[in-house]
Amino acid sequence: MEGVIRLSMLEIVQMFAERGYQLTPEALEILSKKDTGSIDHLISSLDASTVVVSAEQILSILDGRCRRADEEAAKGSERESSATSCAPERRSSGVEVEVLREITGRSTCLGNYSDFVKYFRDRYAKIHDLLSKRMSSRPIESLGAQTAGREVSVIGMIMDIRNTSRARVVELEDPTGMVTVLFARESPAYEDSMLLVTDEVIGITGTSDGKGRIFAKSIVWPDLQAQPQPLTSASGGALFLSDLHVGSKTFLIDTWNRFVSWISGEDPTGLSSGVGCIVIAGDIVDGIGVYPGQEDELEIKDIYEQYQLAADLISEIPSRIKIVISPGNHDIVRQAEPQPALPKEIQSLFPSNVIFVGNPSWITISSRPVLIYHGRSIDDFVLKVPGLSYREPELAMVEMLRRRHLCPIYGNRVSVAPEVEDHYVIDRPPAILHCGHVHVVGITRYKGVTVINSGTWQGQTEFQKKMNIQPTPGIVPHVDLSTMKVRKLRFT
Ligand code: D5M
Ligand code: FE
Ligand code: ZN
Repeated sequence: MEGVIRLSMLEIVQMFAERGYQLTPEALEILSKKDTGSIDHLISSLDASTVVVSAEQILSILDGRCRRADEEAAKGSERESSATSCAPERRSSGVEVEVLREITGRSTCLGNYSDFVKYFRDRYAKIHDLLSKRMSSRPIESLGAQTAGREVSVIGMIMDIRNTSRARVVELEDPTGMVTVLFARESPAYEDSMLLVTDEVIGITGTSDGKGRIFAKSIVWPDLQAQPQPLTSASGGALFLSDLHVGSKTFLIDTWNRFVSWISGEDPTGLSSGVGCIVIAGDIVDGIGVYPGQEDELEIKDIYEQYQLAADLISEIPSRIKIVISPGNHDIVRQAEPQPALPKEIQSLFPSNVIFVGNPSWITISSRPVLIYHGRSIDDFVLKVPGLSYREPELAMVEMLRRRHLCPIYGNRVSVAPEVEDHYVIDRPPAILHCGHVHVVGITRYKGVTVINSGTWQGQTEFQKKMNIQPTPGIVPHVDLSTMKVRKLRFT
């Protein structure tokens, strides 16, 4: 069960990251064979001055040497020596890329009614667990007459939202029942209630009327805890791209060629030589039949020829750079998400430095967890949440983090297949959240997460003109993997 091991690797990286530690790949390898108890024990045995945990350090804790050295130090002998014996290994190796978790080959969904039930149960259970760390709650079925006039807290999924002249009315469901939550217009929680979307799982505190209604006082989102930026021995840089739309008449070949010249070394600053990884978050080609009238906008009308050209363009990038490609809604995979990696016959067109993953995917770049999602749900966010727009896609991405979910709104623009597991729950904080889709570069930092929307390589299409979407093509976000500083490189 490769998938299971990969899952636990992510959890291990995150367990350490949450306590401010980074792992070398070798240390991670050793830890992947340990159970949770011994990993917890290991973390608590680490010297607080440690930044990067090496394999040697792990091994020495495992056989007790570090702990004995610390005991010696506590007794007054030289602390220095214990620190040195367990000192982090400082290496400046190349950028390492590892795939942790993605859907390819693991789709189990048939689309039966029972699949939907399981899918939403899994979403509820996962987000309930996250919320339980922030609040204590009771099952909805326990809100009987005895709770009338008392303050109560519940965790539920939003089944319906409607407005009346005096309040916003939200139907909330948990596995035990349903309750009507009222946000009176004059209540302090009313403004927050404007951010609620259907199918998200939230916590509510308010006054029960003992007859199936709660007058809300506050909303708790699963959110992320603010986390310090873990320090690391990682060096070099990573680039984040998406939405090439090769095959479209508006694919910006000149802009791409300037990028290729730069990455190939025509770069007086030397920044390009440190780039070890490029992630491309979907819409590699323009595809065919994606929207009405698309034929008129296609330079290449055969999707295989589109991929052949895309593969040729990608081959121009130096082969020392690891390239991760995930699909988007214009690519040749199923439209329902999660989407598997591009088919093998397409993969075979590309050079061997390309790693193909599904949409969404968790990878690590030099041990930093990176969550990649094409970003189709941004269309729904922009439509449903006041204050969000296509001009600032990074703010919609922050809403994903706040909800710990990449696509909370079900059954709107995005068709999500009811997998047994909800692959969209953000169960651990990533170091980087990377989306594309909206063709506008947007970068922000939210509670320790670097949030990047990577723009496009396609000029404005007729369709986007009608939609009043102003793309920002040819701008590449560069992340310095040691400091997590982001800069925008312009090739326009
Ligand atoms: O999406 C490029 C941009 O166009 C993105 O901002 C979404 C928007 N878009 C795409 N399709 C639609 C529809 N059907 N309605 C409204 N807005 C849309 P891309 O996936 O690259 O075509
Ligand atoms: Fe796109
Ligand atoms: Zn797209």
